[in-house]
Amino acid sequence: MIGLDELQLAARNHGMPLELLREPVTPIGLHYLLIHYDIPHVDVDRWLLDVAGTTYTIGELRALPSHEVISTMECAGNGRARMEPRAISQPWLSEAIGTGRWRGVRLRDVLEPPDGTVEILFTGLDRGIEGGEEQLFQRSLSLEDARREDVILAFELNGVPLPPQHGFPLRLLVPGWYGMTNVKWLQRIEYLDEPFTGYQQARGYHFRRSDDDAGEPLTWIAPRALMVPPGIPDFMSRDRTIEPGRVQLQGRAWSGHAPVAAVEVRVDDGDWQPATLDVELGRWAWRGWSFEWDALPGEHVLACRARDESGRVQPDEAEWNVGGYANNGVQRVSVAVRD
Ligand SMILES: Nc1nc2c(c(=O)[nH]1)N[C@H]1C(S)=C(S)[C@@H](COP(=O)(O)O)O[C@H]1N2
Ligand SMILES: [Mo]
Repeated sequence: MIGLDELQLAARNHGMPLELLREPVTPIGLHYLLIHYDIPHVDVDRWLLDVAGTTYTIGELRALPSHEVISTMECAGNGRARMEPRAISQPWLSEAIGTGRWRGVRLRDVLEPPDGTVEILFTGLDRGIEGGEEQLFQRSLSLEDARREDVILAFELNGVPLPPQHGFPLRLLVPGWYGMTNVKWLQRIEYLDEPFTGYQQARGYHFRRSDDDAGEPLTWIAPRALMVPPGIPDFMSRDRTIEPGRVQLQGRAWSGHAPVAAVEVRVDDGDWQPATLDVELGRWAWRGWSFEWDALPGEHVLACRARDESGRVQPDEAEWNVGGYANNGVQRVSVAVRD
């Protein structure tokens, strides 16, 4: 059962209601949220970004050439609540997703790394205690990753200044990587001549098969397809009821590793059948898909899965790991078709 500790996290950090998969860009307020500590209070007139000693006001950053990216973000813990046994942390089902139209300054335009720099360190304003360590939320990127052209310091989401919950006034955005990479409420950027070993880099966000496995760091988002649950839901179970006949199933699919190559749908124990893909909104945005289903009366289980151009495909059940990360096992939706 879900404990009060997990409920407390879940009540703060909400997911995107899956019916919002109809929208190509997630409206503000409906994008998922993950906030480890508290949302910091920021007085924007006093806020400064410190890049290795050079400071910028938000006005100075906004005056630089800017770049817009439509990017799908997913928490590395998405699907955690479906792992057995599960890590006690934010108990996501499959809603830790959202797509934003992010605008900001290209990170590489403000970097002047000295020789010997191996990583760039990003520090947020938010402080808390995790794994027994007091810390500011911090993550690093290799110099090579930091210089990718779509990596930005974002000050806008969907055409307006970032709202407090998404990192006002400035956040890092690294399209294609799991959510934790996108440090919110940035206050400082530094050049490191050795890899960063802070909590969120070296202890958290590793794919570990056992407690004493050092594990691999989480980076690129694994492929996933989700569908808009069809019909109408039951209030408690959220099981679906629909009328018989032609039903247009629809959803979205994404992968950080490579563009989506195909989405397939399965009804009950049938074969996987190809869905139709919509036009691409951009490399880092999820891809719409649809599938015509001839719904016959009775109880059915619908499933969908994505395959990307690197050949990665969603498993029926993802590999278990200690942190409950990257659970991209296929989504199953129970549907009762009326007589
Ligand atoms: N400063 C800071 N940045 C952060 C976090 C945080 O708690 N503090 N959470 C991270 C995690 S785990 C995720 S999944 C994303 C969530 O971004 P969102 O809440 O804007 O969707 O932000 C990341 N950046
Ligand atoms: Mo996350």
